[in-house]
Formats: sequence, structure tokens, C-alpha cells
Amino acid sequence: MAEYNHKTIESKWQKIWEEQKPFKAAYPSDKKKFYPLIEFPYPSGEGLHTGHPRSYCALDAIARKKRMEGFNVLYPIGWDAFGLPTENYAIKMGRPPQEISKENINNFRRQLKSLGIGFDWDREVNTTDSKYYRWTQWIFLQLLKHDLAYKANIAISWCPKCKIGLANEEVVQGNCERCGTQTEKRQKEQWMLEITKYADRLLSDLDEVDYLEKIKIQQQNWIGRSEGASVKFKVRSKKSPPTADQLKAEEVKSQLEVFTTRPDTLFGATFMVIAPEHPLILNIEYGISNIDEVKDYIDVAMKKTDLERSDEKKEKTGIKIEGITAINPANNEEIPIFVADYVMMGYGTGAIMAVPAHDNRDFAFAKKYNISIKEVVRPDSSNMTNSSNRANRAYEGEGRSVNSGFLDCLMTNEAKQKMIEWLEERKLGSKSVSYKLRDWVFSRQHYWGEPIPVVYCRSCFEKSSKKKVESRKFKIGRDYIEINHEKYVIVPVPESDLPVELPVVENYEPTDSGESPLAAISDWVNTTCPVCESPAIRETDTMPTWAGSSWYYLRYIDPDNDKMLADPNKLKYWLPVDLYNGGMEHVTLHLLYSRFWHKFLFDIGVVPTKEPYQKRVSHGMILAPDGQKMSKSRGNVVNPDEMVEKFGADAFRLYEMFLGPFDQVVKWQTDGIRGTYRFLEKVWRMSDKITEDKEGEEDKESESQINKLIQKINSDIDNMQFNTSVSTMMEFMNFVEKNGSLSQSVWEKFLIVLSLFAPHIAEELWSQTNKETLICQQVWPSLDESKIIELQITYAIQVNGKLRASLDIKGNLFENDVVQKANELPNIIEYLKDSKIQKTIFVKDKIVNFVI
Ligand code: ANZ
Ligand code: ZN
Repeated sequence: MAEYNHKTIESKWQKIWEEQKPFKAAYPSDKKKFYPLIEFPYPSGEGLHTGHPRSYCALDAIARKKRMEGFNVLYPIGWDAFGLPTENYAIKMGRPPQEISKENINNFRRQLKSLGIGFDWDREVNTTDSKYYRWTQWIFLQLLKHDLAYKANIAISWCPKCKIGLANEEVVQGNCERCGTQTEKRQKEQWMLEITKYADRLLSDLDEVDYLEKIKIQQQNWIGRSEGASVKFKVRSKKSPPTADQLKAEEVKSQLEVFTTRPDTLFGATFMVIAPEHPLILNIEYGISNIDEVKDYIDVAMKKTDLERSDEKKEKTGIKIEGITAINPANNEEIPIFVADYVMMGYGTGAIMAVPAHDNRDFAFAKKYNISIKEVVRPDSSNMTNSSNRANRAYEGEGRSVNSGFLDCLMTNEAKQKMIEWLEERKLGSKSVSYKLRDWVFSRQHYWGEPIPVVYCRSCFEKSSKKKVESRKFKIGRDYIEINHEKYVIVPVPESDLPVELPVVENYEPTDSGESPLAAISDWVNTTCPVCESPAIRETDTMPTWAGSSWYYLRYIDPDNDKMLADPNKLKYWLPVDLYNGGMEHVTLHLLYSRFWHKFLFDIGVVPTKEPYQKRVSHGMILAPDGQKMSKSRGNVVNPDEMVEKFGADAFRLYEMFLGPFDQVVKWQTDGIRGTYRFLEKVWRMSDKITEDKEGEEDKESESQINKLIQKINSDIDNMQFNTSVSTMMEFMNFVEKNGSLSQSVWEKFLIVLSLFAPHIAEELWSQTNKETLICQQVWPSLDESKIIELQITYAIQVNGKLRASLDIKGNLFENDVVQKANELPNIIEYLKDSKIQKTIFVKDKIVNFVI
């Protein structure tokens, strides 16, 4: 037989798969479905890196096995191709992003095909294709229609050098991701999606899915639900408002509302703190005697990032607002109000009641500004802390209320409850829930994204304002916006006019004003209003890359549908995704965004399930041989093309799986792939030694070995432990080598097992057994446990080298298991009774020697 030649074998089978399409998902089908999903790649200019195939090969092994087990499998691939790197590269090269993206996709496709991954290539999706983003825009329109999309003026990070608004993910440690310049905060009109309306369901429905625990925890933390109370404090000003008729409005405005998780500590609130962005300052400016100082403080604070502001280790800064005070509703004490940047506008109400005795941040602040500290919770008597301890930090735990009037002696939980009732009776506050989750900032001032399908019409405003303004239903940001002090109605582009295509432009540079480059294309911007046919202008912001990736798994189900997002019957058959694998870096934003869209689509009757993904798992990253993250700048990138060229796709794929436990971070080692290559050579040579099955005769030992292998692979695939699958196949080959020959039927089973991980060589050797069929279309071999022979071994158990007992046990066990059993033998217990074991010598299947 000729030498193992991976090149001819692999290109031969890739061509056959391309023609015969054995990985094509069927519809309709009587079979049970299985829908595994990998996070579709961003086709970067660098091409595939070794990290991508880890996930793809793993799910391919699972998909192949499921197909052999009779499932109708949908294992799709596509391209998440909008995004900044392509746009930046386009600007640098002066070439259209469309062209660059196409080249990158072609390269990714070539690379994936060269690995022989069994994707259903007929279902490829591409987020930048207008046939695809037409439906992304359509989903946006539905969100708009259901009042879940709105425009708001919010603070965004701004790069003064690029003159562009940056999304959070484009800011790296406060600096612009593109040029490294320190970013600033700027107010800008942005489209927002009201994901917070779904916060409760996004949290509680986690009970219905089967995500890894660490993924669930990250989702829970990101949503960050806190139960507590909102409490209203009156604000008193020494000066009265400038004019009398403002008085009434001022009364309402000068209520300071806080969110607290500890309403039981209200009697201990000795000051208040508001965030620098808090509207109270503007509302009551006339009453603030040190307004210049306050404004200076705010200016400095606004330049800081949220991270800097909330850093527990940094010294708290703030400034007292002179001229106004607040009234603690519990005891009517007059307390000072500060502005400090450790309070965030984005959480709760942007204002807090500070309880320095029981909150460490408030404690540090009170010490610094010499504010009184009043103890109102005492740890239960059993574990009294001494007061000296309390002098340098707050007691944040629970206990009994003290110095708290009607709450005194109550335990924290009862006290919280009682205080909430007390507040509710007096209309001073109520039970309240806060979430860390923020609404989703949905617009980008970039070119390479989906245009937001909205136009702005002035004449529509003039007409509708006459009707609606009185009824107060006409809301800024929801129904109309202001541009240069003119009011415009927000008019959705009619669904029948979708897609709003991205126009081809000359220049992809952002404009000086920080608008998207689209704003400079006046014949695109100027359009007619679909409602009144007057001149109108288009929205020039585009969507974030998170948009297209929030629903791609739906489009795979029906990729060519031009009537709707996807056929409901097909959705019903294929949903939910059975197994979704991706990186840990996507278990917060992407996972939440897509769950949110899915739930919304469920609510409007587009999808039949509440959740998109039944199971979410995650793989560990692959590091460079030097233990660092692979990166071009470090020059330590392992190029999959080179590996495939040298060792072949099969050896590469085997090594990707063999590297280490799937969920753990592992290091690439090129020596390792040599090992899997040698293993394949061994398999190749073995094919010469296969003997025909003889009637009525069976090699008990090889039957036992192959059933053991099948048993192991079955459980490994279920538990996603691919590395031990590969090592068990290697052990099997060692056995076969020793045995010298193998019967045809056992060999065939082995090839089927091997085909999950090294499909090309498996097809080739299968075809050499005179089969006309493809191995990937075989039936998974059934396990016959009765054929597994458990080798019985007798261990000699020694103490200091002298035989003291013997142990009958299964062969091939791990050291720990054997040593533990040996330790439990009565004789050995006796010998070891009063001594300490210095060392244990273990000889597999032979000896355990305790040295004392
Ligand atoms: C009074 C109090 C007393 C508080 C006490 C804590 C302990 P979590 O658990 O994260 O929800 N807080 C409220 N809004 C804030 C904001 N915008 N920026 C910074 N801090 C804010 O935390 C809720 C607690 O964080 C709230 O309860 C409030 O301080 C503070 F012994 O109110 B607490
Ligand atoms: Zn109009």
C-alpha cells in the first residue's frame, strides 16, 4: 500500500462531499432534528486562526455522530461581516468595504472547506447582504412599532482625534481603539432599544435553559437585579425660586428620589449624594450658592470613565452643594447634599441616601468630609463586633435595628418590610426593583453597518402636532425629534420599501461633525416622506454589529425566503437551537441581545419558542506556543493553512481536539500535531493487516476493545471531552498494533469512530473496504457492553517492599483508585496504623508499595 498522503486524500473527499452534499439538512423530514450552532465568524483580513476550528471541529464531531444516530442535522455557517476592522481597512486602502469583505469571506470559506468541516454550505448567510439585512431592518421596524426603540440624548465616548462617537466596545481602557487617543464624553442623539423591559424575563427564563452554570451566572450578574425601595426626600432651598409661578413646578422637581437596597437604614442617612449628571442641579441652580465650584467639579467628573468613577480603591471625591439641604423623611432631620462621581446616573435614580455607618463608600466619604456617622444596625448579640472595629469601617451586614424609632429591635428583613409599609402609607416611597442592565445603545456613526430604516419629516410634524400635542401622547424621541431646533416626525420606512440599501460612496472617512459618512451623501439623505410625500431626510446612523448576529440562527432555517424572515413551519421544526457553543467573551452582550430579540419575536408571533438556545456551552481559548494570546503584533500566530499544508486537515483536527479539555485554555504545540500525524500514519498502515471475518469465530479481545472504545466515545461526546476520545482511539491502535491484525467488522467500526474526528482518512479507508457508500452516512455502531471483558488483576501490596496483602481488582485503573482500595485492606490498615506514609510507589497492574 502507498504511503499516507494527506493531500490527495483530503482534496479527493472534499470534492466528493461538495458534489454529493451529505451534510445537507433536509426539510421536510420525518426524522428528529438536531440543530448545533457555532458562533459565526467575523471574516477578518487575517483569515482563520487556530481558535476558530476548536469550536467548529468539536461540534462537527457531535453533528456527524448525531447524523449516524438517525437525526436530521442542521449544522450551518455564515458571516458576521459588518464592523469596524473592515471599515478601517477600507479607509486605509481607499477601497470599498464591500470588496474587502467579499475577499475575506472567500478566504474564510476556502479555509473552512480545506478542513472538511461538515457544514451545510447551501445555507450560508452573510449579514452584509441586503437580502439578509432587509430582515434585520424589518425586526428594527417591529421594535419601533412596539415602542421598544427610541431616540435619546446620551453620553457617549468621543474620540477627539478621529472625530467620531465610539461604542463601549470600541473604547479600550478609556482610549480610542483605532488611534489610542484618550476619549471624552459627549452628548449625542442615539437610537436605543429598550431591553430593560425584558430584564425580568431574561432573568427568570434562565431556569428553562440548560446553560453552563458559569454562563448563567454571568447573565444574572449582567442583568443585576436588586430589590429595595425608592424613597423621596424633600429638598429645601434657602432662596425661593425666581418667580412665583415656578413655585409649584419647583416643588415637584425638588423631590430627590433615591433607590436603596437597605430601606431599614433610613434613620442612619446623614447626607445625600447625587451623580454629576443629575438634573436637580439645573432645576435648582438659583438656590445653589457655590454653583461655579459645583460646575467645575462636574466638568472634571464627566471626563472620567464609569470604570474610574466606580473604582473602589480610588479615593472618593465630591463637593458639598451649598444653599440647599434635604429632609430625611424618617426623622425630619436636615441633611447636606453632595455631588460625587461615585454615584452613577445610569443606576437606580442617580441619587443615593448615604448611610456611612453601613456602607463603606459612604463611610470613606463621611470621614473625608467630616459628616456624622450614625449606627442604626447592630450585629445580632451572638457575634457582637466591638466598637473600635466599627470606627474604621462600616458594618454592612444584617442585624437588629437600633436608633431607628419604630424599627428598633427588628431584624433587618422585618425592618426593611416595615419601613417600606411606613413609606407607602405616607406616599414617601415604595417597594422598588433596580437592574444593572441598561438599554441597548443601538446606533453607530459608521458606514459599514445596516442603515436604520427611518426618515424624518417636518411637514408631518406640523400636521400631527396640531392634533396630538394637547393629548400629550406625542413624545420626544419616540414620535419626534429635534434637529437644529426644528421638530421632525420619526417616520418608519414602509416594510415594502425594505431593504434600505447602503449606498456606495466615494469616501468612508467619518465626517468632521462626527456623523456617519452617509450624512455627506445628500442625494441619499434627501428623500420623500412615505406618509405625506413632502421632502424628508434619512437617518444616517447605522446599526451595531450586534444587530445582524442577534437573529442569524433564525435565517439559517430558511436562508432564501424573500417573503418573510423565515417560514413559521420551518421555525417550528428546527427551533430551538439544541446546542450553542461559543466563547466566554460573548456570554453577556451577544447572548442577552439575541435572547431579547428572540423573546420579542416570540411576543409578536414570529418564532414559536421563548428561548433561542436550549443549551449554551463554551470552549477555552488556544494560546500561542509561548503561552501568550496569539496576535500579529507578537508574531506568535500559528497559521492553520500552514498546518493543513504540512500535516493535513485530519491531523490538524485531531490535534485541535487532543490539545486539552475542551472548556479550558490550552497552548498550541507544533510537536503535538506531529503526534496526531504519526497516529494517522499508523492507522493507514494498519489497513494492510485487516483480515476477513470468519464465520462463527470472533476475536474476543478486539470485540472487547472496540466496545470499550464506543462506550468511551459515547460518553465523551455527551460530555464534550474530546481530548480523551482521541487518546482512547490512540490506545485502541496500540492494542491493534500489538495484536498484529484486526477483523474486518471491528475495523469498520473503528473507522466510523475515527470519522468523527478525522473524516478524510476515514472515508478513504472505508472506500478501500469495497464500499460504495460514504462513511459519514453510516449508522453509528451500537454498543454491546456484554462483550467488554474487564481484565482482573492481582496487585501485590507491599509495606517497605515486603508483601503484606494482595488486592484483586479491575485492570487499567488509575493510581488514586487502586491506592485508596489498598489502603482500606485490613492487613494494610494494621501495618500502617502508627506510621506516616513517606512515599507510595505504584506500578500499574502490578504493585503498590507504601514506604513508611
Ligand atoms: C442606602 C444604603 C445603606 C445602601 C446601606 C447600601 C447599604 P446594588 O446592590 O448594587 O443594587 N446606590 C443606589 N444607586 C446608586 C447609584 N446610582 N450609584 C452608586 N450607588 C448607588 O446597590 C444598591 C445600593 O447602592 C443602594 O442602597 C445605594 O446605597 C447604592 F447600609 O442605599 B444603598
Ligand atoms: Zn411626512
